[in-house]
Order: sequence, then C-alpha cells, then structure tokens
Amino acid sequence: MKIDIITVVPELLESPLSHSIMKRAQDKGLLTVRTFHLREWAVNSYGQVDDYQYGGGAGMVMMCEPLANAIESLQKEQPYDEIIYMTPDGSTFNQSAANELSMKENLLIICGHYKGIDQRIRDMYVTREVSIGDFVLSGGELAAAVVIDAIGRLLPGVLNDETSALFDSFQDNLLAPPVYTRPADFRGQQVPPVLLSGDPKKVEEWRFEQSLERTRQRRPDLLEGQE
Ligand code: 6GU
Repeated sequence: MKIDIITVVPELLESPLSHSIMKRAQDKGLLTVRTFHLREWAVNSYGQVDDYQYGGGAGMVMMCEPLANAIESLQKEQPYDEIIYMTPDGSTFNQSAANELSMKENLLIICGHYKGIDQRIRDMYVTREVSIGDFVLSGGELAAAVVIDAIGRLLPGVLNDETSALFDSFQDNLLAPPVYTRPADFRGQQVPPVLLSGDPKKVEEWRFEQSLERTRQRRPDLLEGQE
C-alpha cells in the first residue's frame, strides 16, 4: 500500500511512523509513506499557503491553489483510490473504517491546519473526511499518524503472528480479553487457572466470555443490536 500525505508540518508525522510496527511495515516494503510539504506548491516567494477567511473571524484558512496544485501533480504520478481529509468534523474513524481502508492500494491524506482548508477543495477533490474523535487537535497530522498506524498493522505480513489482528479489540465489535504473562503468582495475585490448564478450547471459551463481559461493562453501545 502507498500513502501520500500533504502537510505543513511533515515532522509531526515522520517520527510516529518511523518506529516499531510501522517501521517494520515500511522496511518490508509492505507500506510506503511519503510526506509532501504544501509549501512546495506555494503561490508566492514567501511560501504562503494560508490566508484570511472571507466573512471575517479569527484564524487562517488553507488556500485553494497550493492544495489543488499539490493534489493534481501527485495524481499525475498515480491515481488515488481515496483522497482523505483529516478534520474534526469528519466521520469518526473506527476499526471497520480501518479494515476498509487497508484494502486500498493508493491513498492521499490531506492534513488540515489553522481553521482548515477552503471548502471548495473538499467539494472538488476529497472523497472521505475522517475524524479520530470528539475533540480538537491543532492539526490533522497526529490524527493521520493514528489512522495510518491502524491501517498499516492490518496489511498482510506486517504483524508477526498474522492471526493476532483477528483478536484485537473491536475486530468483532468486542473488546479484547485480559492478558497475563509470567509469573503465575505476582505478590499473591494469581493468573486465572484456566490459562494454565493447557486446554485450548477452555481457554478460547474463557477469553470469549471475558471479552463479552468487558464489553458489557465498558462499551455496551458496541453490543446494541447484536444480542
Ligand atoms: Cl482528523 N483533525 C483535527 N485537527 N482535530 C481532530 C481530528 C482531526 N480528529 C479529532 N480531532
């Protein structure tokens, strides 16, 4: 999968995607992430990419022309399956959106800053608007890193044990069960005996029950319409 990102702060994205599993995905050639500084397409020698908003009000708006030129010049290199705009007024990202996006070949992500991008760019080019939750970040970059991590780890061959994503929280609209490692007795706190039983069927049943109970307790909204 190839993901291109247009941003005014590429540094905010580069570090989170250069370690651990995202690093492995890129080293293995399963994921290619490229960041492009919007200033490359600035309209004047000051490198201007934002301007005052029509109608007045505090905060700058990212201008049409640099964004349109950036998008169109990148599109000439390869068509995109989706052009995603990161914005708090987008639809809330979840595991189902991650699954869906992980099947695409080429994605372009636009990170908003300041008050966001001119509405006409959204109307003309953007195919999907994504938020990562009901709070406001100072820019779309950290949100884009979150989305890319969630997608990247789903690509076949990225996780060591390919089945492990199958047991993630949310993968069946359930939260993950509790996990334990050695020692079996930590300061008098015991590992649940079923996990030491060596009976894989019992272990699987216990994990499912724990997932269900945890979901009932913490996220009953996930079970609505399922039981
Ligand atoms: Cl995608 N961008 C910004 N700026 N804030 C957010 C967000 C995105 N998702 C939640 N808050």
